[in-house]
Amino acid sequence: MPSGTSNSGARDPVGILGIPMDLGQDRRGVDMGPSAIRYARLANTLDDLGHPVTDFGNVETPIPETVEERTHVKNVSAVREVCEKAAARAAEIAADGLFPVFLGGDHSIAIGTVSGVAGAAGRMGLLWIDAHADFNTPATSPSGNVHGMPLAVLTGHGLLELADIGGEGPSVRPEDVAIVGLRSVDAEERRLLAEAGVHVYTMKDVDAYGVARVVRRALKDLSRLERVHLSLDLDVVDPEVAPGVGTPVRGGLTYREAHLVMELINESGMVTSLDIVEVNPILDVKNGTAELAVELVGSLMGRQILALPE
Ligand SMILES: [Mn+2]
Repeated sequence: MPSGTSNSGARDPVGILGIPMDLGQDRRGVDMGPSAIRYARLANTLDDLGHPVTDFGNVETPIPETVEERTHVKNVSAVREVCEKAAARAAEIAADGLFPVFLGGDHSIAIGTVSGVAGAAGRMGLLWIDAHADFNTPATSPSGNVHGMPLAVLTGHGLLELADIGGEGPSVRPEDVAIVGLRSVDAEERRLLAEAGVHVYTMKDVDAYGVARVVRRALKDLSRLERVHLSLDLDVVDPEVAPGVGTPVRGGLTYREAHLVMELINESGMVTSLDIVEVNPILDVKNGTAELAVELVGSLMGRQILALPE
């Protein structure tokens, strides 16, 4: 079993990196995500679970007021620059043997983080837990927002300007990707997603079969891979529980379902790196969504209801 989120013995050392980028969409606020998540005691939570923590600070990111790109795909050159820096830092953190935890920012940061950790060391699986598929291309995107495109880019279907970040060719194969929690898809995006052949589990599947079965199926889809990156968009959780996200969609995971997802992933020991994205403190209520994000990281990284002290 790969190390990752293993259950026993010494805990993996963690490396935290913030990417406070809000250039991939229009609403301000997700640039404050890394601060809100740190303020919600991310490092202390990991430390209490026995993970040695190193915080590498933030990737330098321009603010929208200094970026003027009147292109259909908004701010694409600036997004590219930030993602290239994030990819380089991500590769270093992974090469140091740390479990990387990346704090967004909007979901376009994943173009950098995923391509960075994927690197050259063989195939990597990608678990995309999100209300949205993020599988648009410039041709299909109604908004031109890059945060609706990262999964297409990473699997070689998207925006050419961002395709070669972290090296030539797609960072992950479509068949090595599983989406969980989907409930909002654009019309053209739906067709692309079906053609690409990624594994998709919608909220209908969660309702019909239960979240435990869905997560176990998704993990089984990726079980042949030695490394799996988890990209967690907080908008997968129902907005009544997690209001502080950029693009809320009703009908998401409950509080307990979200924790169970993380607990089951932890049991699998498969996940080797993590993104936490789309936390928006401006839209949040008393930092509750950032606090939930930190709780979920705790469940992913080994907290158990009946864990005995070591
Ligand atoms: Mn997303």
